[in-house]
Amino acid sequence: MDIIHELESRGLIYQTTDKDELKKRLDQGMLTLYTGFDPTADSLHIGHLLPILTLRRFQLAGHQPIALVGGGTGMIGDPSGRTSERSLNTPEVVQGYSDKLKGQLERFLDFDREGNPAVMANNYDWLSKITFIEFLRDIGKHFSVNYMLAKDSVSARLEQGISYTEFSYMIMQSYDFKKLNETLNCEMQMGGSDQWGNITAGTELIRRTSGDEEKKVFGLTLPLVLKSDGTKFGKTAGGAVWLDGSKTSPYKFYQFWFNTDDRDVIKFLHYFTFLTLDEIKELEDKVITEPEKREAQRTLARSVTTLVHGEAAMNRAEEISHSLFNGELKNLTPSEIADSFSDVPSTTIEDGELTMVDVLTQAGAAKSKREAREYLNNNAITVNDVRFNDLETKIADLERLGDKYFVIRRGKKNYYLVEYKG
Ligand code: 629
Repeated sequence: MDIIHELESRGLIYQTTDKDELKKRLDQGMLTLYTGFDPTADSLHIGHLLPILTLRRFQLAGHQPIALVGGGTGMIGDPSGRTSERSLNTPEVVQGYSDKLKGQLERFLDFDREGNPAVMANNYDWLSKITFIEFLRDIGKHFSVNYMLAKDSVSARLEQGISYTEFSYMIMQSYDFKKLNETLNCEMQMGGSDQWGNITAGTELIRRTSGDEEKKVFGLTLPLVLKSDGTKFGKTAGGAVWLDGSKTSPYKFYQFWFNTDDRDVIKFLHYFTFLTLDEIKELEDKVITEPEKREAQRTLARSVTTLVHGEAAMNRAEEISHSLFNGELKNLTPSEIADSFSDVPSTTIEDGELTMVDVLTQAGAAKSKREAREYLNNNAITVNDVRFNDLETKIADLERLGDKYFVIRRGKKNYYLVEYKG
């Protein structure tokens, strides 16, 4: 199956500048393509995963991917899809973010692959060297303000306001495409659907300036990932789902994918895994015949977590999930306890003389000491997953997880995390 057919069958193509020409070009041999990532944070998040994995699909199909870190554009700020001006980060911060992004991107592509090795680029290398006069004469001259005003990224901001800085952003991205085209024969830029305006500004610049009427370059956008419940993909109560394991733990990452709705899981398997269409079809049948087994969700969580965090971290994420499900909290490390209960109410207690009656009250598990005693006497409480009805013992003398945690459960699913700092 050719790459365009493969992408189409996975629902990965949203827009292309010229699909028939692109197909013809791909039939002729290796194509070099790129996607850019601006250093706006210290980590990529799952909103970046679709283009990263698609670059990888192109590489596996024999094409050459370039991952570009926007060390230069990150100093300016892309107005695409944003309703207000960004605040500028210092050069040192942007540089630090660039290094982190580079390290993350490197894990997804093969830089030693025979014939079509991946390439890492940073547009700071060329954008930082252009002089103002050069910029206005050699590049700016090819952009009409009228054309720029018509772009969504700009027109959507005319009411609110847009600085000259962000207004100029599309010129930088267009220049990158031209630069990569000249230096690495890069013939296609890919991005999310929010990048269509910037990408087509680039194909337009190359067309106008190449001097070669026959020269063709392409733009391709991926669909916006939509969820059937209408909420935004990639956002959780805890914020973004980061690729950096110290910002979103592999366990949380695994759970994010495992919790995918039945209505979305097949689409996500197409988007985010390298399972074949036949393998996905089998899972699709299982969503219908035995949805309670969540086989499709498990496969999705396994493959994406392995891709991003590696096999060992994925296995540990599954062990943690299993231990939590079966009430084997003892198998978890203190930091795993803190992480897996990070979204339940938590309190810190320093007084070792207190009893569980006081702890329940302070943790918010009971409204009063009287109510706390009632819960304990009625066997409604577990502490570290063991039924608990001791009203007397001081907490300094009770066994704690990792010497510090009490995981309190009231009834079936009201959890509280108490850290004892004696
Ligand atoms: C210089 C910078 C280029 C080409 C692209 C860029 C970055 C681009 C951008 N992209 C988003 C980002 O950096 O802002 N102007 O966070 C992000 N991208 C991946 C996908 C995207 C997009 O990195 O294109 O659509 C998210 O899925 O929002 O020469």
